[in-house]
Amino acid sequence: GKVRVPTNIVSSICDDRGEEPTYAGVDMSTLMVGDRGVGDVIALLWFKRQLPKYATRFIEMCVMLCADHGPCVSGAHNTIVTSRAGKDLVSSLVSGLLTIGPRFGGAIDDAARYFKDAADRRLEPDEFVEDMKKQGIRVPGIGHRIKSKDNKDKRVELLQKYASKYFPSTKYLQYACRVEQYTLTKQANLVLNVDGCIGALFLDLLNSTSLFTQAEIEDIVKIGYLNGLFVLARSIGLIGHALDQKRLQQGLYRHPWDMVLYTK
Ligand code: Q5B
Repeated sequence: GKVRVPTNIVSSICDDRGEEPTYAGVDMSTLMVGDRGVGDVIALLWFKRQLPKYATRFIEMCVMLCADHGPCVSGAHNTIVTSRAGKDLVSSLVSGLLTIGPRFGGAIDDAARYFKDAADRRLEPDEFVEDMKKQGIRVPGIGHRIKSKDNKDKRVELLQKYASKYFPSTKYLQYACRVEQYTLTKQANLVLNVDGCIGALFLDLLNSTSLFTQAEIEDIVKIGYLNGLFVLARSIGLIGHALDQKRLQQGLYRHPWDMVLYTK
């Protein structure tokens, strides 16, 4: 009989061997019916299951709201400089993407990890924040360069408003807001930022759909799925910036001398 060749790759999300590809078992024809969107595709390819409408809409909101935040943020800056250096679209995009990390855009997973741990252990927000301080760790999901107590982040407000209306529970968001209440007593820019809000609300989403076991939720938080939302979203904006620079025929960027402190 036939001898099976050794398996090189194990893969479980997309099967392209049939007449049409399937995403977690759902074929393209089915996906194109009704009002399914990119949130459904993310649910299938990342979470390997169909999610209710309120959840896929929330995912789409995250993508839409994080798609861009102007030319001054780290990612856009790198992409703009790279594009102006004459590099191609992919190089300009990845140059921007590589700035996403613990300080910029990539604090969603850690925010989810720390908020979950602290809320599950029923730590009072002040205890949590002071514990983090003792360990020399900035609270992920808290703080912003331009947003503050009196200039709240509209994206955060929109996500909170949506979740309050459609999520069965917002336990983790409420915890994150209590953390914010405390950090704001220390400094006006220590607001719950967009990363922190998405991290907390994703915990609420995972817990409220009843489609994930506690072990699966632990795994999602441990592996770190959620920074992917910012990476995916911001790719849209970064591609826009790369193309914008070409369209505007911007030449090679050189930082002005007077913007540098030359020191010994
Ligand atoms: N302090 C975001 O810092 C920033 C503290 C804190 C306790 C904190 C900082 C931070 C955690 C990481 C995070 C996501 C670096 C941000 C994003 C997407 C974006 C970006 C955009 C977009 C800002 C001054 C004093 C120091 C610090 C203390 C600061 N943060 N203490 N917990 N979390 N946050 N990142 O203003 O005593 O003087 O030493 O790391 O969640 O990236 O639009 O720009 O869409 O593109 O530079 O929105 O908060 O302040 O570093 O000078 O710190 O505050 O310890 O205290 P800043 P620093 P002290 S959303």
